[in-house]
Formats: sequence, C-alpha cells, structure tokens
Amino acid sequence: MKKQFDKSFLWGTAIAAHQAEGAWDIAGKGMSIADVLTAGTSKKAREITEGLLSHKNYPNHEGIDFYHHYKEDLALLAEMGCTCFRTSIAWSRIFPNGDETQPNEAGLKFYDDLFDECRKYQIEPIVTLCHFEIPYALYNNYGGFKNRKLIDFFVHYAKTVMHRYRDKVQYWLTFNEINNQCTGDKLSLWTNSAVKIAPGENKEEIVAQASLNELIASAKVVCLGHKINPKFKIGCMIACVPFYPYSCNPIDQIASLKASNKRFFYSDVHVHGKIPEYALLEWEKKSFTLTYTKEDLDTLRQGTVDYIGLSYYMSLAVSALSDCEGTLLSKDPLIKMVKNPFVKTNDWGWQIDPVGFRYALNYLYQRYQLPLFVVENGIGAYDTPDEDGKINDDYRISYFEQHLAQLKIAMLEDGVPILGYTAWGGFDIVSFSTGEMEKRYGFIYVDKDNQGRGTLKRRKKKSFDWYKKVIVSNGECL
Ligand code: BGP
Repeated sequence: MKKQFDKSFLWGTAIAAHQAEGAWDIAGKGMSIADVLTAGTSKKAREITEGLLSHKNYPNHEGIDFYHHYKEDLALLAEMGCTCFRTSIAWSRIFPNGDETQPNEAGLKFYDDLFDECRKYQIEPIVTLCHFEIPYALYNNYGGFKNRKLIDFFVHYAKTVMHRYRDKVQYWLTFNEINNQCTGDKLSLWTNSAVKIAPGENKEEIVAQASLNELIASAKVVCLGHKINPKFKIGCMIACVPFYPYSCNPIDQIASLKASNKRFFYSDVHVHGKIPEYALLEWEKKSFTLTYTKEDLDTLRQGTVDYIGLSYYMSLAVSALSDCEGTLLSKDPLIKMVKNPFVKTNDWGWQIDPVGFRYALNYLYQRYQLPLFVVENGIGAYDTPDEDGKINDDYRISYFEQHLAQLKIAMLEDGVPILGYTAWGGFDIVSFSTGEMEKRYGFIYVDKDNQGRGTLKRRKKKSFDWYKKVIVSNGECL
C-alpha cells in the first residue's frame, strides 16, 4: 500500500486571468465577457449588464494587477515551496475579438515572460485555455458558442498558444467548469458559453447546442495538442459537486442519479468520447434538433482527455418531489435541492464538507478511471488584519487541514490517483460570484477593497507558513 504522496505530486495555487491580472484593456487586449460583468454594491447585486461597462467600479478591470506584479507574486509562491501554478490565458489578450487570423504579439509576449518566470523557480504552469474569458465580440457578433464558428476560433486560439508555449507548458485544461452551465442560471450561461438567446429560441436547446460545440472544440484541441507536443497532458475541468440523496427513500436515489447525470454529462463526453445514451434520449424526448456531424462524433472519440481537472467547494443534497405516499410523481423526477443538516456553511452559504471531498474524488475515479488533478479548492472568508497588520486566518488553516486530510485518505487508502493540488486563490483576488474583494481565498493578503482602494501590497497570512509546511513535507505533516 502506498504510504506517502508521490514525489511527483504537484503542490500549488490557482488563479484565473480575469480575476487577477487587471490590465484589462492594455497592450492590445480586447474585452472578454468577464470584462462586461458589473459589480453591485452588495454581494447579491452583481448582475449581467451586457455591453454596459463600468470601467471605474468593476474590480476585475484592475484585479490585483497581477499583470504588473507577477514577478513579485511568483517569488512569493516559490518561497511557499509551490511546485506548480495554475492560471489561465486571457483569450482576448491573444485574439482581441476572437476571430482574427493573426495573434496579438504583445499578449503572447506577456505569457512567454510569465511562464519563463515560473520555470525560473521550477514551478510547473498549469494552463486553462478558457476560464470564463470568451472574447466579448464573439458574443456580440456570433451569439457565443451556440454558433459553430466558435469551434474554429477556439481551436485556432488554442493552436496558437499551444504551439507558442510548447516547451514551456505541459499541463493544459480546456474549459473551466464547463459543466456549470447545466444549472441554466444566467451567470453560468454567460460565463461558460456566452450564448445570446434570441427571442423565440428554446433556452435549454440552445444551451445543449452550445455545450456540445464546446465539447467538440475541446476534443479537437486535445487531438491537436498531442500533435504539437506528444508530452502534453490535456485535461478537462469540471465543478465537482456531489449530489447526496436526501434520504434512503429509493426515489431520492433516482433524484441523485438524475442530478448527477446532468452535471457529469460533460465529463462523460470528455472521458468516454461519446454522447451518453441518457442525453440522446433526453434530447429526443424534448424534440431538440441539435446539429453535429459524423466527423464531430469521430472527433469526440479521438479527443478524450488525459486527466480530469476538478474544483471542489461543496456538496449538495437532493430529493425527488413525491406525492404524500412518497411515490414519484413522474418517471423523470422533479428534483429539489434540500438543506443538508450535517454540514456547516461559510459566510456565503457554501456547504463546507471535507468528507464530501473524499467522496467526490472516489466518485470521479470510479466513474472515469482516470487520474485526477484538484485544480481548485478553498474557502472564501472575511479576513481582518489585527492591530499589527497580521492576518491570523486559523479558520482557513482548519479548512485546508480537513480537506487535505481527506484527499490523503482518498489517495493513500482508497487508491484514487491524484496528480496534484492547487489551492484556489493563493493571493486574494476578485471573487467570481460576488465581483468583490472581500471574499478572500489567499494565503497572501492583497491590500485592496471592494471600491478598488488600497496599495495592492502583498502580505503573508498565517496560513502561508502552514501551507509551506505541508508542501515542504510533501503532505507528511497532514
Ligand atoms: C469557481 C471558479 C473560480 C472561482 C471559484 C470561487 O467556480 O472557477 O473562478 O472564483 O469558483 O468562487 P467565488 O470567487 O465566487 O467565491
């Protein structure tokens, strides 16, 4: 039995370009869909205002100015002992409108320098090709991923960067949390596939088409990437949210199964290289007429991923709507989310469930039999510096301690192969769901507030030294 983490296990932190880089409109960068989200004054007030730019207020536009601070920031990660670092390439830094033939050299040069800086510290870059950063013009001019033309634009972009960084980057992820759009909520649809739904169009059908187009694009990129450099490891990235059945009532098991199929449809295609039967039947039942060709099906079959990248933040519990006798109301159960009394939540209502992490890792491995890479996990919290300016974030240490202990069990006792772990944030960055700075994830505090005020100075929190110890001992101290 394996007793320790493999020597090759990668430890690091993760960010996304649009939440950290800032410099949203310099050196030829075009606007991405993330750049047109606006932040409201309260956590809940953030909404999508297409085309309405609030340059001054939107913290993404400045992020933590990683664009100009990356040298200092990578030095801190190196000091913490990180052996890998996950970030994304902002697509619109390379192709400002998404449909150009020639890339923007200044954008390419920025990532050349960034990856060189990683290599200087022997930090392995893990690169997401699209982390909610579809060029805005592709939404405006093409209607987003419901349009097949985006497959070619994405492939051209991926080919350009994979070729350029072929000797600097080995680990790639195609679309961040591609499966979030299964929820159908506005923010997820917008950020995952930038679809413009025209009046009269069936939203669900459009989302299915856009998702399929993205899956085809991803498979094409896997094939192409392996040609560019056979050593590339190209993964998908899914939000891994296990759905617990609320009770041992059999109908709740069906609810959990159905909810899981909806969420894991994306990784089913990424890994098995075909559209699952349950999806085909569902599309037929709903009379969807999705467009895909025989070549697309071949592409899906050939372009299966090398590993599964995942984020894990929470578990959810589901129950089937039933009549008063507890019998299912229909074969296709209506599913409702229910509160899980066994888990606590953070200040934003996200369930904190370390044991669920072990469960999730096992679930994915059983379903796919592929190595996993945990590329996001962490806790958003309000951090308040004490009188001396120190941040004693024991709650964060405790969160990571508990989650990493479960990861260790999953790996060493349950036999789940895991390639590495990147804690979300590393630095405090702009929160995706709130658009604010005060939901902080980092081991490194960044002096900036929701209004964009602050010196941007970086400061180590108490958790910095804790994570360093974990990395240096290669997980032994857990
Ligand atoms: C994931 C996203 C990240 C990130 C994280 C935390 O869904 O991939 O971009 O932000 O969630 O979410 P938030 O920042 O909303 O707390």
